[in-house]
Amino acid sequence: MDLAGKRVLVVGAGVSGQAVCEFLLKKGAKATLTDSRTREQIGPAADQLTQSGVGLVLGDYPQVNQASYDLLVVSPGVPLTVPPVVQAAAAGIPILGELELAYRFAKAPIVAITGTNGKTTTTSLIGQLFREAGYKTLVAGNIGLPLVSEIENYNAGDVVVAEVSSFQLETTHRFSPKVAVILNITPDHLDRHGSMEEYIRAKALIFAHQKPTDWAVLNYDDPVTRELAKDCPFNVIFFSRRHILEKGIFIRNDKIVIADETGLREVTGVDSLRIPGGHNLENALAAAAAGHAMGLAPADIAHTLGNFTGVAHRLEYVATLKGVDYVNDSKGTNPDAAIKALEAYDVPIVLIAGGKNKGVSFQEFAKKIKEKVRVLITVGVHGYQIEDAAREQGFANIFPAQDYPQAVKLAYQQAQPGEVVLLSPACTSWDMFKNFEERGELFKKLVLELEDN
Ligand code: UMA
Repeated sequence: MDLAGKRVLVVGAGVSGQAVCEFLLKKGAKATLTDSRTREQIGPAADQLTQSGVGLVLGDYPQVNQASYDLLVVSPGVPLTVPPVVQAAAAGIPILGELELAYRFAKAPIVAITGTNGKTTTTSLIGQLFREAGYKTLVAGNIGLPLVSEIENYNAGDVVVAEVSSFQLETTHRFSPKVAVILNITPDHLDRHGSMEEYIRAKALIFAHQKPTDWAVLNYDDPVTRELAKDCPFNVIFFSRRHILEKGIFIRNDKIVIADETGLREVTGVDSLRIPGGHNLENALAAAAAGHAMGLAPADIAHTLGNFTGVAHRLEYVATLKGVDYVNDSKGTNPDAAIKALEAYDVPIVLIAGGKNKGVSFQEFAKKIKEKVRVLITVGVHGYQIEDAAREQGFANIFPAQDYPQAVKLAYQQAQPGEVVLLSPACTSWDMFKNFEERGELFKKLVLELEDN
C-alpha cells in the first residue's frame, strides 16, 4: 500500500486516530484529522498534532468528496453512519480502519482474538505464551496500544497478538490473521451494530479472508461460535470445557488435552490454572488452541498456563478487609461478563453494578443476581434498570447509591466475613468515567482507603 502523497482523512482523534496520523506522516501521506469534539475538548494533543503537520478539522466534520481526499481511516468508536463516512462511501473513496491499515504493513504472523468477553485476558495470556516460548511478541489492538504504532517493528519470525473488536473488524477488507480466535458471542454493542445478526457478521470478519494454512479457533460450547465453523474458509480448531471432542482442545479427567491427527496429548491439570472461574478456563483453552495452532509444544503451553495470574480490572483481587474479599471487575461492561464474574464465586456476593447500558436486557443478569448475590448496590445512570430487573425476579435486598464513594461505603457496611464484594457493573463506565480503567482505579482507591480507616 503506497501512502506517499495521499490525502487521508482520519475520523476520530482518540488513541487510534492519533496513532494513525503519526503513521501516515511517516509514510509521506497528507493527514487531516477530524473529530466531533472541539479543539478545547481535545486539549494539548491538538497543538502537538498541528506541530507535527496534521491538518485539524475539529468540532465539525469536513465535506468529503473525490476532490478533497483519497482515503478515509475511521476510528473504531466512530459509527459508520457519520457524515464523512457516508459521503466517502457515496464518492467511492476507500474507507478502512486502523486494524486494516496495520495489517497491510504487517510482516509477522498475527494471532487475533475477538469475542464478547474474555478478549483482554486471552490476548494477554497468548502474548505471555509466545514471550515465554522465546518469541519477540507484540501485544496490541483493542487492548489499548494501536497496532499501527508498532506493527513494522516485528518481522516474519516474530509474533503479533492482537485483540480485535467488532468495531475494528467492521472496517476490514483483507485482514487475515494466521490464527483467528472467537471466544464467545452474546448480545453486546447492539446500539452500534443494530442487530445480533450484524454483530455476528462483524465478528466473523476475523476469519473471512484467511488462507489455506490459517486456523480459526472457535468455542464449541457457545452455540453461535460453534455454528460459525461452517462459514470458516479453512481449518477450525474447536475448544470445549463441557464436551469431549474427537479433535480439538478439551477437558478429560480434569486435564486439558489436545486431540489431533497425531493422537491425544495432555497439556496440564485444570487445577494448575491461577485465573478463577469457568469462563477463564475457556480463555485458557482458547489460548492453548492458539499456541498449538502456531506450533508451540504442550510443555511450553503448560508452563505459561500455570504462571498466568490475569489482568487488571478483570476479577482483580484488591484487598481482604474484616474477612471480606474485594474484587474489581470493572471490565464487566455487559450483563454476560458480569454473569460470568458472579459464577466465579461460591460464596455470597455483595455486588456493585450499574453505569451506562449498551441497549441490552438485564433479565438474565437479574436471574443470576437472585441466585448468587446477597446484597445488590446499584450506581450510575442505568442502575435503576438493574434494580427493576432484579425486583422482577423477586430480589429486593437492593441499595441504590448516588456515587462510587457511597457504593463502596454501603458495600463495606453490608458485607459479612467470608463474603465477596464484587464490582462487576454489567454496563459501560461512560456515564461517569472516561473508561472502565478509570472506574476500576477509583473503586480500588476507595477500597484501599477503607483499609486505612
Ligand atoms: N468521535 C467522533 N465522532 C463519533 C464518535 C467518536 O468524532 O461519532 C471521536 C470522539 O470524540 C473521540 C474519538 O472519536 O475523540 C474516540 O475514538 P474511539 O472511540 O475509536 O476511541 P480511541 O481512543 O481511538 O480507542 C480505540 C478503542 N475504542 C473503542 O473502540 C470505543 C479502544 O478500545 C482501543 O483500545 C484503542 O482504539 C486502540 O486500539 C476500548 C474499547 O472500549 C478499550 N473498546 C470496545 C470494547 O472493548 O468493548 C470495543
